[in-house]
Amino acid sequence: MRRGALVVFEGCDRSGKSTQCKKLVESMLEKGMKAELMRFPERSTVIGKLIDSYLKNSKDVQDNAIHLLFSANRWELKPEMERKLNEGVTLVVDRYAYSGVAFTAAKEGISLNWCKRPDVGLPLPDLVLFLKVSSEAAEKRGGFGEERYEKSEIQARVAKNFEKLQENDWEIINADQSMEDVQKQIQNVVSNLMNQDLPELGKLWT
Ligand code: Z5A
Ligand code: MG
Repeated sequence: MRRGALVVFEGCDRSGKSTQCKKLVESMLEKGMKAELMRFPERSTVIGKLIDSYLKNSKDVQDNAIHLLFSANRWELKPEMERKLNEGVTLVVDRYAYSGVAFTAAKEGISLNWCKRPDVGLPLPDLVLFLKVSSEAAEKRGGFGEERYEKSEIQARVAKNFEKLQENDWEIINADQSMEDVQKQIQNVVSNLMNQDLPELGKLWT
């Protein structure tokens, strides 16, 4: 049986990741494909609940330690991800290790290389869709929320880190377009992937 594909969405605040992940899963299911939505952080686990209270500012955690918890939250879901992929389910993932690195490395005194290490060896995405939104378009989509990183200085440093992490095979999507146009572009890229043979699942940053 053909394995499922690992499709990751990344991008800055309000770029439309959650909207497009949901639309992609719905359209794949409508076409009779096996697809499921996942997100990181996955706030429902014990580690995820700690991350949730950190993001909501109800708990402070030392910077390196919270980074390791975000990574641990991905590792704890690795067996489930691999099982589903092997069952032929395509996973559409809202944020992954790239967000982990981009956000922590935006803090003082923590290097990009240090940030990458805990995630080395996680399942390698078959496709990374990076939704690139201008600050003008993002602002029109409403103000920042109440969570810890939702501030423009932090988001600007995060955007720079995403640029450093970008690899040649990322698909950069202009997320300033209408939701429908973004969705069409994503569907083209994903249907190309689904028509290709997938190699054995790789390991991230190895
Ligand atoms: N974080 C971390 O530090 N370390 C890690 O390892 C990981 C994450 C994995 C949780 O984020 C925080 O954790 C995040 C990074 C950090 N901190 N920040 N910032 P989250 O994923 O839970 O954040 P969120 O609340 O989902 O926000 P978001 O991801 O920034 O938004 P989005 O998913 O990209 O956008 P959206 O919710 O789909 O859309 C936003 C609004 O725009 C909404 O009203 C839409 O209807 C509208 N929208 C969407 N697309 C369009 C278009 N094309 N045109 C017009 N309007 C649109
Ligand atoms: Mg989101």
